[in-house]
Amino acid sequence: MPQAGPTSRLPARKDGRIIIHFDYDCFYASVFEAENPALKSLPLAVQQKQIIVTCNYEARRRGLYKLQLVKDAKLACPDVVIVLGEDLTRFRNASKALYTFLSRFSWNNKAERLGFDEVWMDVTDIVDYNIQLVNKNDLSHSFFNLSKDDPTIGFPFDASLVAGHVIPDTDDGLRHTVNAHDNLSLRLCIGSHLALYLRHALEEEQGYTSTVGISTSKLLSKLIGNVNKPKGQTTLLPPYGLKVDHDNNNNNVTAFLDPHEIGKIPNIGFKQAQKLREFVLGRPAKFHAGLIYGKTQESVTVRDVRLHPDMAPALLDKVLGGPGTPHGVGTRIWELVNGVDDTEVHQAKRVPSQISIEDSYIRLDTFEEATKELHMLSMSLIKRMHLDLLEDEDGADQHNAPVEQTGQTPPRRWLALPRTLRLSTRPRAAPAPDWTRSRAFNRISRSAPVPGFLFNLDESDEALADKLVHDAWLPLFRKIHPEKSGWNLSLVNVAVTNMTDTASDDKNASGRDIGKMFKMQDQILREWRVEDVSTTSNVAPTSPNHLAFVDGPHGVENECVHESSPNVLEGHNWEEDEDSAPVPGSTCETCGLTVPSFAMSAHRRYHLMGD
Ligand code: DCP
Ligand code: MG
Repeated sequence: MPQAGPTSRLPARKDGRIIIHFDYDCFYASVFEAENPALKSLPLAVQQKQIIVTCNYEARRRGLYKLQLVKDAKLACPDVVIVLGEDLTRFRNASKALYTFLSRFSWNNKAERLGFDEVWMDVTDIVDYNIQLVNKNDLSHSFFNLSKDDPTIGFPFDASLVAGHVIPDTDDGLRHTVNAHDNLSLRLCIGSHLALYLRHALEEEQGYTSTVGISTSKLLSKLIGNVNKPKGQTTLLPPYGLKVDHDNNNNNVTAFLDPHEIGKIPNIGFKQAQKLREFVLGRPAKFHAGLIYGKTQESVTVRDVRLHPDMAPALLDKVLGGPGTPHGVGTRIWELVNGVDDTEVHQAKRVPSQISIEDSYIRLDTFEEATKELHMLSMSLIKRMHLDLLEDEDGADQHNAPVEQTGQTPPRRWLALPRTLRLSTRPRAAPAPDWTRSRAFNRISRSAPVPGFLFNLDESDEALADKLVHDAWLPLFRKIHPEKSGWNLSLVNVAVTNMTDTASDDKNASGRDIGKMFKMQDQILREWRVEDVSTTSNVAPTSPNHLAFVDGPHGVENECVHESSPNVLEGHNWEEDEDSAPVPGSTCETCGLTVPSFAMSAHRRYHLMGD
């Protein structure tokens, strides 16, 4: 059996936190069911393009599955009810409402969303408060305090038994009894009761069931939750162990993680997993190149990697390193395979860091069509900006705003002002002589300052979109595609980025005063004028005014392109949310633009040159 290196090299795990991970069951399908409860008893599938992106459990019971082709789903279950899920608005709104609901229970505001349907909560403070209140000689009759200010708010619970499932499983199938003198055990148990309460509250008050994991890190809470899906919760029991134990006698963390296929570990990206498989197998690892691109055909486990001879951060650096690999990748992966993840649950952001709307096309090759599409995308962008960036003067944001009975819109203010517009397109590669097309596409982007009129709330969305297309998008579009024809776009993305949070300023300042806000925007833009930022993929900049940066990876299609992606946490990178699409590269401290590492020094010089 392979032996691990000396234990002195093993990372220490800090188990000071209690973290709960929520994953809403069949999220998109549940959103439709919440709108129309009659759908609950029917097999329901959500379609995007030709694919079933998700389906409810009735459909799954009848053999349907996620990412199945629509035609196969109809064959398997002819009476399946199919709803269209390409417009993400309803999912986004439901996701935000659920997130807001959960965040209200947080004391430290550490509640972080991943995509639409996952949330982490760091509940360490609530657990630590409650552990002081339980009577260790009578754990069964405990009361959980949900508020520090009002001791009557909460619920009775039995702190001697963990709520829900546990790993390792109890042999007799009975609930796990807590050792009152093992601090971690009791803290996890208290966390499990909070999780149960929140899960029930989500179901009863919001109509959504969820799958939940409870542990001491984002990594472990997310993975342990998967064990009992759907409508389940699982707690990873101690001992967590700080050192690798080959027999896993004393370490439930490694015992749990070890059998996982290496690509199933969040934050180990597709390419990294391939390199690790290749290293362990001593030959290239096979993978599927079909519809669900990148699915492995091999099984290399965490244990195979962790216990490989001489395994250590330095070796992982060698295996995974290469141009553009960030510093510390070996250590980070080494920690992950040992179940160590000290990344913080981020505090809730009031506003997204960018808003980006895109659509993909089978064929988009005329200027007229492109103008029409830009108009549609602009309408969505403006609606999203209003939803996400405005709040009523009384402080309610647009999601929770009551329907106006009078027909008059209440006075609204901007929570944040985006400073930059970005247009990206993804041209289709020209067909090869044999008429096959390359799978590799890169995005091309151009940016410009946001025109002031976009913040005018007196104009109709239609009029704003029209102006935006003619004054901003078309000039950028012509820069990207100066030729009248000869291009064919597979994707167009419009975005506003570089948010300035106006609401965090003094209450009487820009957040409330639109005049001051424009002045502030003007000041910001004076410092930051990039009129001619052009982006072409994989081309080093020739002058500071001509910068190259590449978007992605964006969807499976793109994953093979970014060979030099400097983003370690590619793939399931949980530092991103759906509002800040993953962009490999570093972020400029001055203007917030994402620029690939190789272009960063030129980009900094550009700022130093001034206007
Ligand atoms: N989704 C998507 N495209 C994908 C994967 C997912 O549009 N390639 C959408 C549909 C899902 C939602 O994201 O409803 C969340 O993805 P999950 O993988 O968590 O799937 P579900 O929540 O639907 O199901 P589960 O109960 O397995 O969590
Ligand atoms: Mg889900």
